[in-house]
Amino acid sequence: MVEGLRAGGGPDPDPGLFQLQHEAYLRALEDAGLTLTVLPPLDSHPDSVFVEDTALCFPGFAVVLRPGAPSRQGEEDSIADELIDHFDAVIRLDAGHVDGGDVLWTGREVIIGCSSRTDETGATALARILEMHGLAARIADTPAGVLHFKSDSSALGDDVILSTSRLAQSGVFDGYELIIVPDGEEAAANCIRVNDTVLLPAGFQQTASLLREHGYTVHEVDNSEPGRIDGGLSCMSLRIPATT
Ligand code: CIR
Repeated sequence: MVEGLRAGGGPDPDPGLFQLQHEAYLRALEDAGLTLTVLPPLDSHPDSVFVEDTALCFPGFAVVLRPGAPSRQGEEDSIADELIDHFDAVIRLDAGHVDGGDVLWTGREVIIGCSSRTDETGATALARILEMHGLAARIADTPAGVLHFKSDSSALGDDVILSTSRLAQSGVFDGYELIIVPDGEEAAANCIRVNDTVLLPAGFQQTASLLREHGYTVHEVDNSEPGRIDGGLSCMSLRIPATT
């Protein structure tokens, strides 16, 4: 992962610390009630730990995506092989490019944010697949300078969205209950709700307090090293929804 893509051109992550943080992340997912399948690294793809960008999981079906960064293209093939064991239907996106980090499933709809990784062609093809499977899909914009739509937002369930103010200001979440991360804590907008727990990157005390005030159980997870190559907590797993 020391060769992972990063927008800011900052220092490499520390591999040993990255591994420790990844192990703690896996434990946090298990503590929240999940059963894990941990995949081996793909040596020719330094960003392959960010499995979220390669596929989408919905009740009963999965969509294998086409990541937008050239160095990441091909990661999706090994994920497709895994998903076949978990889903009756695995559909492959057949046009354009979409990174899973740009796709937010709120429960009532799927919002696809166009970005430097996700293009209109891919977003339109994905929306069509989702609509064929009974899900409402909407195409939106990821703010300029933000890697992914979900770098700046997370669905907390029950129509509640955690968002940065720069993304919420676009009006894209009008009609939802919004929790806005305080200024300076934008990196906390990418979190994961798993059962009754919200996994939140450590070090964002104001956001942690805000979530606790809203009744969430917060489990903070150190994410400094994935963060050096622009990875958030949601990016390192694909959560497979229960079908019952
Ligand atoms: C990349 O630039 O593709 C990786 N270094 C980080 C991907 C993070 N994934 C995500 O936000 N869903």
